[in-house]
Amino acid sequence: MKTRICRMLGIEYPIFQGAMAWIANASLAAAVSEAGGLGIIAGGTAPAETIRQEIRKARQMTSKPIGVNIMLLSPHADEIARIVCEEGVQVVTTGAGTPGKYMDMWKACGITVIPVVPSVAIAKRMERSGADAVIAEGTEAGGHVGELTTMVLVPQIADAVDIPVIAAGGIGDGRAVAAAFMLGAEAVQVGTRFLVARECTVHENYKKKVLEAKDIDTVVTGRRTGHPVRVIRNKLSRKFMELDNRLAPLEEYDKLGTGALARAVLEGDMENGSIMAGQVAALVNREQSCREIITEMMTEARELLGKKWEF
Ligand code: TUI
Repeated sequence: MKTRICRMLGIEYPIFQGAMAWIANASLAAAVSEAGGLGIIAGGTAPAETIRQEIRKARQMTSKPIGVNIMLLSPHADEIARIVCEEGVQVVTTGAGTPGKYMDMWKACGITVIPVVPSVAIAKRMERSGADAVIAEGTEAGGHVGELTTMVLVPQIADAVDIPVIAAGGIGDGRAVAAAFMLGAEAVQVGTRFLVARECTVHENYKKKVLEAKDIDTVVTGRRTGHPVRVIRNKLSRKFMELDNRLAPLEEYDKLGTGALARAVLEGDMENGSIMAGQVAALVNREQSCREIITEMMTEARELLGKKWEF
């Protein structure tokens, strides 16, 4: 299953590892790249120099291509945007905004630019401004999400742009990879399943929550703020829903949200931490190595796509 994306990036399998803030560090990204996918270091809201160190660590662990994600709401986005050029990063993905103002700089240093997009209009705008591909992320995804599902977003974006489309949101096994390809995607991005990978250094309590999650255990809070976030339900998500219900001033969301993701990822606080995860958490039931995850997903997808269907 070699696609335009594999050739464009020089990777073996069309699987990206989702850029999970505070979670996707050198350990996870290097393991995914070493296994033939595209490992991506998440900038999140971390200081720019931390990201430089993670890039250098990943380079020690693999000679294969590595990506960096820049979360555009981060106060450090400008600085990280320069660092990816200085460190010779091959691929940059972006989230939570559009990266137009960095495009010329990134193109000048030979970076492949792949923004995450939640709608057709933004996908077209990104293609016009020089993006090499787009990641169409459905609302099944964890963390900051758009409105549309992967099932309807991917084919519409595939029809609307000529650059390759990577499907994200709800993809955790080979069935979903095969489905994404049928919808017009040329690669997939997987976050939640890699969150429980052996090489992922997130707190054990967080992994356990994902492994135990059932179908209706995630919820989107904060739609009113313009930055809705999908998390696994807990005491904190109930507090956010209470803010939603009483139309609380937006500053109260900031107060409640500050430091909440780090509390879950680093300290394993499953009550007062923000446990970002996709709906597919319900289908993620085993801790495996990144290599096992990629091999299993690709083998299953290949079998399904090659099957002779009778109707
Ligand atoms: O960015 C994500 N997922 C994230 S970022 C994150 S860290 C965070 N923490 C607290 C609050 C907010 C963020 C956790 N998860 N996914 C990619 C994504 N990008 N989803 C939606 C978008 C997006 C939204 C609007 C991309 C572009 C866009 O453009 C709007 C415009 O008109 O510029």
